[in-house]
Amino acid sequence: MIRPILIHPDPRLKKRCEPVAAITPELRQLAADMLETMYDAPGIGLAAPQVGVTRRLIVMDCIKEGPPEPLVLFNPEIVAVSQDVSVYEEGCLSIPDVYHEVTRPAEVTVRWLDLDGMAQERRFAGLRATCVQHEIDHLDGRLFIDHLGPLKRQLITRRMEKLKRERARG
Ligand code: K1U
Ligand code: ZN
Repeated sequence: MIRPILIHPDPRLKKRCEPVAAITPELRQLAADMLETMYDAPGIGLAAPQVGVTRRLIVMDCIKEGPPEPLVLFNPEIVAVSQDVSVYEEGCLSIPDVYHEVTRPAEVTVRWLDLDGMAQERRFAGLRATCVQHEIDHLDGRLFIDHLGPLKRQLITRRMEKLKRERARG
């Protein structure tokens, strides 16, 4: 099922999300819905708070061509970061049509629980490193515009408020 994606500003996008204690059938269904929603958008990642669920779950697929490579990460944790950084023009499905350069560690090691509740650990580089950091930020109530200066952030927030008013009018 495709779920509606929340648009900034929304209090649910500013909350620190709760960890998942056990991988229940409901959480597996949520992960499947999030993947469907992400592919439909289309996007390369999605975090549970973006569909209004404040739990620590993200999905990703950074493959632009070829067979899909979906990843489901419960309770993802960054356990190591590289010294070198990379700059990427990021977008966000909760901030449509806004793109801005963000500087982040170029490589990160992430630990998480998979769909079977098994612990996984992997080093991410390139777009995957940028995406996993962007998605984990969502779980901590942080958006990519929080990495920008206050004036740019305010301008973007006003633009999103206007978009939401227009969408509500239909
Ligand atoms: O979390 C999100 O809002 C999803 C976001 C993830 C992301 C994009 C860019 C850098 C870091 C994280 C998106 O997927 S925005 C859409 C997008 O980037 C894209 C859409 C279609 C094809 C390729 C990329
Ligand atoms: Zn986002």
